[in-house]
Order: sequence, then C-alpha cells, then structure tokens
Amino acid sequence: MSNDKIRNSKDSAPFNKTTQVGQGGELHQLAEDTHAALTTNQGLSISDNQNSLKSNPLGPVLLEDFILREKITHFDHERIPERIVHARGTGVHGYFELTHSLEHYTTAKILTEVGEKTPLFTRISTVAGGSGSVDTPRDVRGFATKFYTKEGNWDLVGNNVPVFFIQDAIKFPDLVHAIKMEPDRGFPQSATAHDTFWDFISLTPESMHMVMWIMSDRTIPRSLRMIEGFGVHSFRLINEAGNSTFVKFHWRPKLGLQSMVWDEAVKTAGADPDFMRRDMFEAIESGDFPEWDLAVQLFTEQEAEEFPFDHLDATKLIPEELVPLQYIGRMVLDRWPNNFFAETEQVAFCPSHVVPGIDFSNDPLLQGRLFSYLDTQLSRLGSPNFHQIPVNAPKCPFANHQRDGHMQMEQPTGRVAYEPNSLSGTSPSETPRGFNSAAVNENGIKGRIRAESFADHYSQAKQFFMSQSSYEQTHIASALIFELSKVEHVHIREAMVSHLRNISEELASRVADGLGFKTIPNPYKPASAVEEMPPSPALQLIGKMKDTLQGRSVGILISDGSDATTISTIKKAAIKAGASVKIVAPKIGEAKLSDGTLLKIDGQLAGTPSVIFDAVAIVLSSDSAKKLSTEAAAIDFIRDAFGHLKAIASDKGGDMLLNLANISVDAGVVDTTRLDTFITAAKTRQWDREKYVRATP
Ligand code: HDE
Repeated sequence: MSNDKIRNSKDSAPFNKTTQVGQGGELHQLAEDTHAALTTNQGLSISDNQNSLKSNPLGPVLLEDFILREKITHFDHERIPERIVHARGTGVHGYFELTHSLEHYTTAKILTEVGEKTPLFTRISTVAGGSGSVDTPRDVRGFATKFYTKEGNWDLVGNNVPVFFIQDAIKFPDLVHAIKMEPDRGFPQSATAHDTFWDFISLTPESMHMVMWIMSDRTIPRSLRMIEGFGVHSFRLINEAGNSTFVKFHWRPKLGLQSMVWDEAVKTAGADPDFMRRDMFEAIESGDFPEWDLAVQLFTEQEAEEFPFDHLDATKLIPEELVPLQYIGRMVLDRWPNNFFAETEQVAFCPSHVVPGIDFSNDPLLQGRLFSYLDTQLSRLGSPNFHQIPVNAPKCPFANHQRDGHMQMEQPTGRVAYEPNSLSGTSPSETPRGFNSAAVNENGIKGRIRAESFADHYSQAKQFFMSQSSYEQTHIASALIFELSKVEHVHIREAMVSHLRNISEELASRVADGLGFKTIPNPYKPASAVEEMPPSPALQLIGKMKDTLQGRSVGILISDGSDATTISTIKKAAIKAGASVKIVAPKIGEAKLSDGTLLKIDGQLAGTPSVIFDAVAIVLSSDSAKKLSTEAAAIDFIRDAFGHLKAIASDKGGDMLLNLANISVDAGVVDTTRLDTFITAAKTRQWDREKYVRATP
C-alpha cells in the first residue's frame, strides 16, 4: 500500500480537525482546544486512537500495544450481571415534597417535615425480560424509589400492582424460574404465555389474586408516567413514644391511569422496542415532569385483626373503602441521569434500607426480601462497597468502622477502626437517636408453618374481577385465552379454568369457550370458603383514566398538498389541550402544503405507525390520498388507530383512505372541522367500538 493510501485512511476520519504530519509521514489529528486530551486510564495522552501498533503497515499487531490492550480489556469487562428480575428499567432523578406531616405516627423526618424536598432516584422496570428486552410486554412494572433523606437512604421498592404471586419468599426462585425463558429452549423472552409459568401458577392457588391483576390492563400500561405504585407489604411507622402503626404506601400518577390494548402493545414492541423509556426521556427533556402523589393507608394492630383477611399476606390488599388513602406528598421526576450505566444500571435498591421511624412487618415475603437484595447487590456490583457508587451513596454524612474490600474509594484516616474505643474522641459511635426496631412481642411455636389466616386464595381475586367495568372484564378473559392458548399441555389449561370457577363462573366459561373446551372442568377445591366482598371501584383502571390530553400525543398524517390551515388548527387545539404533536408523512424532510409553505416532518410513515399516538388526524389532498391508497403503511396507520379504539379526525382526502381501510364512523371518528369533538374523543378510548373490531369472548 502506498503512503498516499495510508494517509487517505486517516483523512476519512469523521471529524474535521487540523492535522499535522508526523515524522514518519503519518497524519496526527490535533485535538481542538475545546477537547480534552484523550488518555489511557493512567493519564497518558494518546496520539493515535485509530490504528493499533503494527510491526509494519501490513504486519501483525504487537503484544507491546498496551494502549490497545487496556482499551479492549476494559471493553471486555463492560457488562456486569444483569438483575435476575427487573433487568430492564428506566431511572430518573427527582424529588419528594411532603405536604402533610405524619408526626403522630413516625419520627422519620422525611414524613414529618412539611415542605422539605428530599432528592430521590426512581427506577421503573419490567420483571421477566432481560435488560435488552422490549418495553411493552404484558408484565408487572417494578416501581423502586431511593429517597436520599437527611437520616439515611430509604428505599421503597414496590410494584405497579398491590399484591404478589406468593406468600412466602422461599417460593420466589421457583416462581422466577417458571416465568423466565424455559431453560431447555431459551424462549419465550419476557412473556408469561408459556407452559412453565402457567404450570407453576395452576399448582399455586395463592397466586390467583395476582393472576387477575396481571391479566388485567394494568400490565400493559400506555406510559410509565401513567401507572400506580404500591409498597405491597405492610410496614410499620414508629413514633416518638415508640408506638407503632401499620402502613401501606401508594403512588398515584397525576396523569391518571392509562393502558394500551393488547394488540397495540404487541405492535408497539415492533415499532419502538424502547417506547416506554423514550416516552419518559422525551417528557423529561421537554420539561413535562411526571408527578405522583404519595398516599398511605394507616391502621392499628387491633384494626388489622378485624380485617376479613391477613394484611401480612402479600397476596391480599386492603381495599380503599376499608382504609381510605391519606395523601401526604408528591414526587416529581425532573432530571434524566447523566449516564445510564453509572446510575440506572448500578443503582442498588434494598427494602432493608429504612430510616428511624420506619420498620418492617412480619410479612414472610418482606422478611425474605430483607435478605435477598443485599445479597444480590454483592454479586451484581461485586463489592460490599457498592454504597460508595454515587447513585447509591447517602447524601447525609455516614461513618462506621467497616473497612477495605474490592474497590474501596475512601481513605479512612487514623488508627481506630473499632467501637467502643478510648483512643479517638471523634470516631463514629452508636447513638440513642439511631434506628430502633419496634418492640414487638413474639411468641408461638417454631416451624415451617403457613398461617391459617393465609388460606383464602380466591375471595379478593373474585372481588377484583367483580369490581371491573365490563370492558375490563372482557380484557381479562381475552388475556387469559391468549396466554393459555400458548400453553401446549391441555391439563394446565384445564387446571386454570378449574381455578377460575372459584373466581367467577362467567369468566371461567368465557375462557373455556375461548379455548375450545367442549365441557368445563370441575372447580378446584378451595382450602377455605370463598367470601363475597363488595365491589371496590378503586380497583378499576378505566375508572381512573383522566379526562385529559396532558402527557398524551397526537399524530397528524399529511403529505404534499395537505391543507395548511387544517393542520395548524388541529395542532394548536391538541397542544392547547396538553398533547404533544408529531407530523407524519410518506417522506422525511419537509412537505409542501396547500399554501406553498414547507412543514417539517417528524416521522416517516413506515417508521411512525399510529400505535405510538393516542389519537390521529388524517389531512390529505385527494392526489396524495390516491397515491397513499396503495401504501399499506397508510392503511395500517388508520386501521390500527381504529382497532386500538383511538379518536380519528379526517378531512375529505383522509376520508378516501378511511373508506379503503373499511372504517365505519362512530363517536370517535370525526371530521376535521369538528375539532372540539375530536379533542374530547382523543382524551379517552372508544370502548364501545371494541366489539366491532375484534372477537370478544
Ligand atoms: Fe424483588 N428482587 N423480590 N420484589 N424487586 C429484585 O434485587 C426478591 C418482590 C422489586 O429497580 C432483585 O436488585 C425476592 C416484591 C423491584 O433495581 C432481587 C422476592 C416486590 C425490583 C429481588 C421479591 C418486588 C426488584 C433483583 C420475594 C414488590 C427492581 C435485582 C420475597 C413489592 C429494583 C435486585 C431495581 C428486584 C428479590 C418479590 C419489587 C433478586 C426474594 C413482592 C421493583 O434481590
């Protein structure tokens, strides 16, 4: 190769910097003044980051190239073990502001100092899939918050569902093995629709309440900003006098709840596998900060004894009608992390991270978690010093006599590393104001025992199903049919229908019918009588949707020649109602509108399907509509918006495509001149349309 060719390979480097010819005729890029010098991890500045050291231009690479070896070695070790569950997550910084003091119940300053803003980091995750899995599977969402309080870090590590599958931590590895990819075949990724999951579930009656939640629309949320969060377990609050009160924690989204329909979630996974993360990122970047209220349910030991269930059983919730929510503060997420790995990946949540005034209950699931998370962080982050990683470090002073270990970042001074000692007047020592466990009287017989009070597995499952709107009941039936139809073993399908008969005969027969059963299996024999409980409207999702376009998005499909005034009035009205608006067209770049103006296009049609919008408008000239009539992406744009029960506004050109897509007019399909009607329809979904667009069980 001639020297010229060697030079050319460097000239084509993608940055435009001044160059200097080295002694051997080679070209060096000169870092511009604004760039820091590139160095090795030892601070040695690097003159050539494009070529490894070779014995001659076409010769072998030399072992001597310590710069290459350092760089590749570091790269080879870039991954740490992903979380065994909740591997895929999105983390955001923010703050918590207390609005109502709980000083009668707790000494925890974060819950007593009204107006105080406590910094925090929240990570919302899926459970089953790996870290590279998609954002929209049917799955529970983890909802973990680390509050950097003045008295130490408090981690509230919850989910977007208030109950759990199992009652005892010893079953967790079995549950997770059943839910994850089947070990011989390595699929399905991030899905419960397979044999091992339903096999385990059908043999675990205590999971039936959770089954109702995961088959409901709660597990296919529209946005991470539109989910609730629950601490799940009962915790204790302890006041100055040492008295304890039980507490359940709840997060309630300001934007209300909203979910996708199943077909939309499936298609979104293909259209944008990072849909949830991107949605959160874009909201934060645009200053539209997601917000949640924090609420508590407070109750005494005596009150708990009157409940028709055991609050220490994590498969049960406390209906809001029984113990109303008290709103005490708000969380605002307002800062995207600087670096995904350093923060979102390395953040280490542990339910054992509490502050004085907050303590644990005897929920056996919680008790197991108190062990598991610390253990998991040690293997994931590789060192007992994981608390020194900035995202994990308390923001209040902390000091003790723990020393050394992998990756110790601190340099403690002095000869004293123990307590008590007489050699140092300043070394850390215990304080009466420190953490104290609730003084609880424990007695009874030791053993591997499941309490009698944990025996009822169906009453709350029934209550949940009965509390849903008819649309939501249909979704639950459809979800069960979908999931169980993917199960190969017929006896597992049958076992599930047997359980459903204890929840609702109607649900069981809808599912049995959907699965093509000729006869319905006998009901599973419950361990304890199934109680009728009053419906709890708070368990609905549709009932908790907010009548708003805030945080939602509208897509306008246009092309060259589209009417400029129509586009701008729709855009203005949608933005006024709080939505974000994206313009979609067959070609990216700009479209020339009816009045000759150019409009910037945000998304190319084939890559911007309607699944990513909450409502759509179709504004087309008749020429463009004709051209698009043979474009499947345009027809799908409309058909999917209709099938996903979204509002559609269309002008005359748009109507041509609506006809081709076989769209019938209903309350959600409106002319672009009826903007108010469109905006009202866009704030919700057209639930009544559902029976016309898919077979409902
Ligand atoms: Fe977890 N869980 N879990 N879990 N969990 C983990 O800890 C575990 C449970 C939850 O964004 C792991 O750091 C056991 C209930 C969230 O980093 C692990 C049991 C609830 C996250 C672990 C449970 C949760 C985790 C894996 C049964 C809702 C993600 C990685 C006793 C209240 C936190 C890690 C994040 C993560 C163990 C059940 C919520 C293995 C043993 C119930 C939100 O330690």
